[in-house]
Amino acid sequence: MTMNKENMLWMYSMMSTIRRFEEQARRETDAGKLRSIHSSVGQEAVPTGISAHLRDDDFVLGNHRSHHHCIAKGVDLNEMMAELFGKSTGTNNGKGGTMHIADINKGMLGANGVVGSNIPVATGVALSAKVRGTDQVSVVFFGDGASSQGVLHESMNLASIWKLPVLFVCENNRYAESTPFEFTVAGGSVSNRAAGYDIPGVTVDGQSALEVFEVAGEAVGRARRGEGPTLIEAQTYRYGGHFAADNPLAYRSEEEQKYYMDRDCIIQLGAHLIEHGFAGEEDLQKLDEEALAAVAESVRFADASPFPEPEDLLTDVYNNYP
Ligand SMILES: Cc1ncc(C[n+]2csc(CCOP(=O)(O)OP(=O)(O)O)c2C)c(N)n1
Ligand SMILES: [Mg+2]
Repeated sequence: MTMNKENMLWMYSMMSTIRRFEEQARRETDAGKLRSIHSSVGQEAVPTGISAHLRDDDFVLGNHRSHHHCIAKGVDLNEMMAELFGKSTGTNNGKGGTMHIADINKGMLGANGVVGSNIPVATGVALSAKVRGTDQVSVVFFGDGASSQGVLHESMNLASIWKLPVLFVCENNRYAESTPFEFTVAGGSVSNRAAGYDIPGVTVDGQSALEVFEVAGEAVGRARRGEGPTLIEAQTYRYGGHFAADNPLAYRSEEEQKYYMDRDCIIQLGAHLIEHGFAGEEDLQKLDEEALAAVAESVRFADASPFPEPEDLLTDVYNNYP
């Protein structure tokens, strides 16, 4: 898929929706409606640029910070907010919460609170697509902290040997909780590790939706053609703390934060759209307003929904899909 006005506007609208959803989820957390969230504010461009190339029948697996992965893959905002609130109308009937959102119909196979755990699952999903003879693609998002887990290396090895249609996408936001990237990742690069498994390893500016879109197009095309996996290191930044109550200034500087916030993914894409005549200020404002309205509606929906009943506790324990 080549870049055009339509998919650039889709990406702008998607990133704006993710940002508003996260900001609202934070307000709801502060109001005590949910316990905590791991916000993806600042990292919106990564799943947006990648999901622009994905179909509903492709697969995404996430981690503990996955609201942006879910929204970009098309999971319904109302059901997501309801899931955050623990309501029975949520994606997982209120029994998963922020870290376990899944929607099989949209190919979102799940966020996951165990760091690194979805990397081998995504590899198995890719194996399934290959065995079934489809051209479906599997994408797993994980952090710089997870990149040193052994499962990434085992998964990249098998995926390379078996030419599996999987994208390993590391969102390098420079920190694992409060630990800087430089303290944990030898060699100063995640993408370099691909060389050991004879697969492409690409570093991309994760604050540029346009660059992520280009890199993802290559990787998804390669996977669909049966040419195997790609490791993408998207260099990005989380604007807030590790989770809602964390104060990031305890371990990083205001100057550093400003450097990344000045290169904000939404502002950058908006400026590009205006500069090249693809949109006017008022068009972008309209998209922002639509995003705000959709998020407000999700809160109304979630508030009006009931909590699960105690007798629902043992339903949905096993999934009989398909
Ligand atoms: C196996 C495992 N170890 C430790 C934790 C605690 N933990 C939760 S998030 C996190 C940091 C993950 O950092 P990174 O992979 O960079 O993702 P980010 O939070 O930056 O998105 C840790 C250590 C966990 N959930 N699972
Ligand atoms: Mg990190």
